[in-house]
Amino acid sequence: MPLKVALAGNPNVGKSTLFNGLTGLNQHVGNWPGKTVEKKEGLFSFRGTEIELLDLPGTYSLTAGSPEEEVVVDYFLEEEPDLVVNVVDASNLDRNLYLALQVMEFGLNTIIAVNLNREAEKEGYRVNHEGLSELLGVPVVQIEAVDPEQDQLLETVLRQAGKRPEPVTYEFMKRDDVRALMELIGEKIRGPSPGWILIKLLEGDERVESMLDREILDKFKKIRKTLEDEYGDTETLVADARYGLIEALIEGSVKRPALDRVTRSEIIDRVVLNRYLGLPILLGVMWLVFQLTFTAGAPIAELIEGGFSVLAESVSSWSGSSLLADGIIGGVGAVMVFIPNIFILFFLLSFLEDSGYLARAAFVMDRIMNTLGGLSGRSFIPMMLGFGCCVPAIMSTRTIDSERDRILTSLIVPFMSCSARLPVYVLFTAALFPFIYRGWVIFSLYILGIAVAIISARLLGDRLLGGERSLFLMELPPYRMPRLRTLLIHTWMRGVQFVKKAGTVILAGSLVIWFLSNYPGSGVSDSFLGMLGAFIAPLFQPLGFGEWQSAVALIFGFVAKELVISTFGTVYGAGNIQAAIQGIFTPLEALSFMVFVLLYTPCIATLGVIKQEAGSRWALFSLAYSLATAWVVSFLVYTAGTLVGF
Ligand SMILES: Nc1nc2c(ncn2[C@@H]2O[C@H](COP(=O)(O)OP(=O)(O)OP(=O)(O)O)[C@@H](O)[C@H]2O)c(=O)[nH]1
Ligand SMILES: [Mg+2]
Repeated sequence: MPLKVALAGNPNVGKSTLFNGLTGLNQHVGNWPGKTVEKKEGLFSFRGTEIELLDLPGTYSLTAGSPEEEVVVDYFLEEEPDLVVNVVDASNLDRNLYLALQVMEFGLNTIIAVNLNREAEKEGYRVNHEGLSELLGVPVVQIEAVDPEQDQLLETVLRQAGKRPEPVTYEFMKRDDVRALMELIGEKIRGPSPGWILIKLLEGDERVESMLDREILDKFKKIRKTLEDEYGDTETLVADARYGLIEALIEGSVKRPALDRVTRSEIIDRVVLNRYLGLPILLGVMWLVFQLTFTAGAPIAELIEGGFSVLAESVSSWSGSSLLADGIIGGVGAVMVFIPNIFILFFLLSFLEDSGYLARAAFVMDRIMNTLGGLSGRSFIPMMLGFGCCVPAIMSTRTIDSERDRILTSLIVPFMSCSARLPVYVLFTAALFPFIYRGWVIFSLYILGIAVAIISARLLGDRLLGGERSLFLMELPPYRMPRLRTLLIHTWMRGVQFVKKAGTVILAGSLVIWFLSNYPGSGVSDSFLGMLGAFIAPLFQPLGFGEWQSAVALIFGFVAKELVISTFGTVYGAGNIQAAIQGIFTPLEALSFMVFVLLYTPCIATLGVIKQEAGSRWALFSLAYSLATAWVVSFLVYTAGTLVGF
């Protein structure tokens, strides 16, 4: 049996960094709180011992209030790890110990791993690790999660395995009546320490209450009454007891910097978070990201495109097979051309995430999100992640604390332009807009997505979802220069997903499209595809793109948005897409089409994750709502454009 070791700790302290280093896996790492939302395990061995390591979501406490806290509490209750490595941030020990104490109240075998020491030392913190260990009664190890070698930590893990330290207790738990109750609990409950059960009862945890029988609950109620008479509110009693202990621990083992020290991050934030400069800076950053994505990727993209055209031609003349040349090379090639752009986009988004700017973007957007959307700025983080892919973006809504905001954010994230929509913009703008306007057209589409998302939040929020709004309560991490290695791994992982998708979903989709467009005959009236397209095309007539090709492209785009382009590639051949688009669309019609592609139904994978996070009813709602929104907005764009004379 491998040794079961869990990594617990506050958000953003480096748990996943440590996990990746030890297991060689690639969990999401970034510089903002709340990345890991599901537990993930990995196996490795150290000096002949197999270790099963578990990366838990970051939490501030163990009160199963939000989904990620529930994951951690469930895990502790059900799985009983051999050892918990509690990762803490050296410059934030007081707050981090609040969770560590709760893990120790539970009675779990614990090691404290103090991370981010170098950064803390630069800021003027000095942690006396031995002193802290003596005071706490558990091993305290100094680590640097980014370092490849973690022998000291792992040796401590092996040494500590099998021990069972006394659970942490507080002064009020030493009273006779309380002790008697704890003994009674101890006889009936296995797993968590009686002290932890008692504390949860005092905190009013309904789930723990349901684990206990009448006798205990009756006794508890009497004791709670006495405690209330003596100390006041029992929840406060517990919190005070913890803070009291933490104060003593810190006093005895940490030297803090002088109070008036201004950190580098604070200086940067004076500009970046400035009331007037914050928003222009955010817009500028986004503009730069999208410009770099489109322009820096273009030369390589052209090379690849040329390669695919030549390949398609020679394959077609050599084999005479339209299936190979048009179906496969045309469909898949049309999408593969965008690999450079996609990699650059992922690289830049990772940079924003890792530097600490993403958390600032949420802060800057808080006021706008609040007044216009009735949502907190916290929801802007999933929205920004949606520029990469909406699936992980929607998963990341789990750390939003109110259910109303969680569901609402899942519903609006699909309006963000994910990377799959990028090929559509590039091809259509390149075909129909002069060079100097292209960047602005694309940028406007991204902004339109954000605007529609925020307005939708306002429209849907109070009408459909009751409940509390969440406040913007998120700590701003310090700025860090991202490590190139981390960025490249990040980019690679996400980029590979894109390539995989091209080799599977897009390939299969392209084959289906090729088949349907060539049988029974080819053309509008003879092929299945043409007939299908012609049947639904009238729906899009008022929006300016009533041709069967666009209708068909949109239907396949529902499976994966890249298939919009694959459809054109398969029908016209990889090298001829631009010319084909010029033949079918005017610039205004193309704009209307791009707006539709931006807003209409989330792809199947995204709907799947909305169903998982919010339920099938909301997934269906999202489908219908986004279709309607896309139709209305495209109609407005097209009609307005026509009226102005385009
Ligand atoms: N310089 C430095 N940075 C670190 C170290 N460990 C982690 N970081 C950075 O700290 C940030 C947070 O790291 P993660 O591993 O994602 O933190 P986490 O605890 O898993 O966070 P959540 O999943 O959000 O709870 C990232 O930007 C890391 O690059 C370290 O030892 N040194
Ligand atoms: Mg993590």
